Amino acid sequence: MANKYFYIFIIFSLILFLLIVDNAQAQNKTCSVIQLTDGDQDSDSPAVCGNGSGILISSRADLANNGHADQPDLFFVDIRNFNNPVFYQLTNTPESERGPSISGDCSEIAFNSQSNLTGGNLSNFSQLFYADINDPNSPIFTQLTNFTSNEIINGNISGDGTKLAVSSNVDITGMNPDESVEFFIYDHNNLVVPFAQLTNDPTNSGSISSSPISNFDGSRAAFITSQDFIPPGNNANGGRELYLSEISYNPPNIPASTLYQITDFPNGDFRAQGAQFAVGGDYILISSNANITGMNPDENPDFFLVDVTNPATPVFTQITKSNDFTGAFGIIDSTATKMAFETSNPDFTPPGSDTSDQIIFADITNPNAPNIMSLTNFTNDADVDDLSAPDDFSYIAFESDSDLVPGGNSDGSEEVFILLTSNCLVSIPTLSEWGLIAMAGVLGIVGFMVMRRKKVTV
Ligand SMILES: [Ca+2]
Ligand SMILES: [Ca+2]
Ligand SMILES: [Ca+2]
Ligand SMILES: [Ca+2]
Repeated sequence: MANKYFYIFIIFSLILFLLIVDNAQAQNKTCSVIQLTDGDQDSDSPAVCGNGSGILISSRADLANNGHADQPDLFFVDIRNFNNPVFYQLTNTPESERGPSISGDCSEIAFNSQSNLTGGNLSNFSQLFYADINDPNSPIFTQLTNFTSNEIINGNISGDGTKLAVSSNVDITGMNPDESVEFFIYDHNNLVVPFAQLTNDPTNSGSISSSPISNFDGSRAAFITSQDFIPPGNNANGGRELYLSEISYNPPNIPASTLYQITDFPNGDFRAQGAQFAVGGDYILISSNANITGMNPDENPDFFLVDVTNPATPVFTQITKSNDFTGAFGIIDSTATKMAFETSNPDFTPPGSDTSDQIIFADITNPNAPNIMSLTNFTNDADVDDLSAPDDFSYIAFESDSDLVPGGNSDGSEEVFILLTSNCLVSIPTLSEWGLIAMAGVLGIVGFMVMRRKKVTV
């Protein structure tokens, strides 16, 4: 009679085991992909708000169905309902709006353009613009610079929408007469001295600089440049180094900044690239070809997490460890426990996949032992660029000229796509789930052994 209970016991254990294992393997399912834009002209440069409710994009296509001419303009897409995205056209100018960035709550944006959006740029020189898009039907534009020739200008808005991290070769503050590329912060709350210069290279010796970024409240800005800042002569070899500026605000006084050189490469062959803040500003994700931690002897670009909680003593952890080119640009979530990047490096892509780009996710809760997996299984030499995600990584927006949702983009224009992570990432087994798996396995084995013993003794 007792045998019946042993059978039930074993079947129960088996079901529990299979259920949990199935859950654990859910991480290998590929994520759903939605094609957000569908035009006969390019849509690109997606910038996702921190709260995930919308995406700022640049497009030549008539996305708002208003007869828009084939010219690069900015659009805001409200995606609170993925199945019914609402497109708003923010600009309608013959010139390009470039480098779009958006605040965490989707209410403010920044970009640069030669457009005459406010009546203050009749000669169509490159200028930095800010816009309040609380009502995306009627954005309120502000022209932040008043340059009188076409010069370098890049700006990235902070998560709280009040600051812009800026790079330019123009003497905006009166402290850059040599017109070298310098970094600035713009404070929207300081009407008296809105721009502060964060760097000061006394010589215009030419440099390679990337667009700067800021953390949520603009108290930190980070940028990569081969300029030679602190003290002059410290980066004479021309490596593209990562810098961090710590900024305090006291309007109407000029903001105060302390500059830190985070990397120090031995020569100009080494570089940091693609810096991204986790929004709080204590962690920066970079790609580098330098052997920073002793685990990149092949000198191909891999990803590094930089803990800059104390920027005077940064701590580097190498996330990816491949001897092929891994990637130049990755994104990081607000808690610095998740990152993603695109690559066609076979060390990360699904077994047997072709040379397609794939979107790779890494759980970096323990950055020394990252859990890395591909979220996609694209084929036909798929192209993936320009990842952007909300704070919680519930989806990842990207651009591609491939026909990823078959039939949706047969004309091969750049389109913006959304990869939903909710159905493929939520079920990574936790430590307690692994405990349950082990327990179910042990229960099953014990039950089986007990039953065999009983059979033998009968
Ligand atoms: Ca335009
Ligand atoms: Ca200078
Ligand atoms: Ca490597
Ligand atoms: Ca298309």
